Amino acid sequence: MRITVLTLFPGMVEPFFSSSIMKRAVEKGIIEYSIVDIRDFAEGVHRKADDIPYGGGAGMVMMAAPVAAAIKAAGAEGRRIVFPTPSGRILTQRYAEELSREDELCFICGHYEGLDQRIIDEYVTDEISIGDYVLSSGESAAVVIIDALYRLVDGVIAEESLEDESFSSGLLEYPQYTRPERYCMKSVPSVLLSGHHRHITEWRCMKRLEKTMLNRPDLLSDASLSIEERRTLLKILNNDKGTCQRWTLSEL
Ligand code: 6GU
Repeated sequence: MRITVLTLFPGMVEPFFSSSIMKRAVEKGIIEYSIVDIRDFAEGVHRKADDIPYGGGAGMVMMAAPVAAAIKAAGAEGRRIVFPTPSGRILTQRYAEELSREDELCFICGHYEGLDQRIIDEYVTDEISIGDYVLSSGESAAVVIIDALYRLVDGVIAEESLEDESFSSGLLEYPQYTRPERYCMKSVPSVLLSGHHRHITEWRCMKRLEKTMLNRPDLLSDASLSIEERRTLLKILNNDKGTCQRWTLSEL
């Protein structure tokens, strides 16, 4: 997959591509990336890339011409072009999966109050929000979106690691422990030391349900639970009515 990031602040994006798992994916040739400084396409001695908004209001708006020139120079015209913005469609695991199947993606990082609407109308295919809060820069949002999707590209991460993780079956992940067996007077749950695979699987299933019920009960109505999972959920509910008062059985 080829990822292009158009930004006024390349320094905010570059470290992501040269660290950790992304670094390895780039070295393996699975991900290719280029970071384009929009200011290189701004004109005049001051290389101005933003201006005041028509109609008045606070802040500055990114100008159309430098962004359009950067898109063309990057060869991204007509490709899937993402604009991270709080007014976009919410990023979900499913949306990330869809994006991970593209051969090429281009990201335009907005700054200041926004981007001239004519660029969005002409070039942007996906306006994506990463949640209901406002960030000061599109760069951090772009990095979040890229992180969510590139790891799903074949060969980046071992398939097994993706299987059990949060959202993969509509539920949150079970807790993990590593050595030592006792830490600060707390022991690792004994079932994990038992070597009994069926018990471990059952325990993990219960923990996923418990965690989802506690932190994200909204996910439970969408998760397609097996009969066994429904039974486990009922057991949890019966033992802990206080936590789950808001959730009636019919909602499960
Ligand atoms: Cl994509 N950008 C910015 N600036 N703020 C956000 C966002 C994106 N998603 C949520 N808040």
